[in-house]
Amino acid sequence: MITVHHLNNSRSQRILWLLEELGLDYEIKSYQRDATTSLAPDDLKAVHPLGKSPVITDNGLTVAESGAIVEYLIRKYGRGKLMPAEDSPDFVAYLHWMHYAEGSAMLPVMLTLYTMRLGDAAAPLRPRLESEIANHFGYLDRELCGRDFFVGNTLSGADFQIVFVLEAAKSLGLLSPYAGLNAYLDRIHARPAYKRGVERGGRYDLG
Ligand SMILES: N[C@@H](CCC(=O)N[C@@H](CS)C(=O)NCC(=O)O)C(=O)O
Repeated sequence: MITVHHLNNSRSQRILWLLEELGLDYEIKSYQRDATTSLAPDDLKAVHPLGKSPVITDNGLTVAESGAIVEYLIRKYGRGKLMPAEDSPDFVAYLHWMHYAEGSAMLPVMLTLYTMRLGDAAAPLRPRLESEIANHFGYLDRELCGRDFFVGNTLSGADFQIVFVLEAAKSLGLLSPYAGLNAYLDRIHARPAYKRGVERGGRYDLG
């Protein structure tokens, strides 16, 4: 049985959505962020030493880090769905977006979140952060232009990785200049599997 260790309002929402798209049986163990610090509770460290979400267990195996979990689930249970064949022209694009989401695009979003808490003390950092936000979200917007999904013409693991980045950016008010990215999010949020994931996971303020 697959268990998702699900932290409220977190990246583990992308794993619930993926499991719903794959039509797999799974159970959820829920964890709540601290109301003041937003940090995960310490008991998540009993599952994986980093104490971060998402983390899954599957028949005694523990898998942490969103990209690794997405790839593990798709390769093990996808039966060829949700990723292009390794010899297909789309495969390199798939690798790019799978790694780019958490490896590059998420950094300026997280830095924006943290520096917002600093108020005026963060003023020297703002021009660089704003230019990096424009760089990454402009890139995502242009790459999506004229397409429904980031790889090929079909939902893939890359979308699970990218959607959370866009949701986090939107929650900070960073996505308003990008009509195409907003429309993409609306289309994803209308998918029955996405909605089932939110229903199973409980309140999700980013969706
Ligand atoms: N790059 C990691 C990031 C994991 C991460 O930082 N998760 C956040 C939730 S979105 C978390 O667990 N935060 C609580 C904490 O740091 O205590 C991944 O994608 O799995």
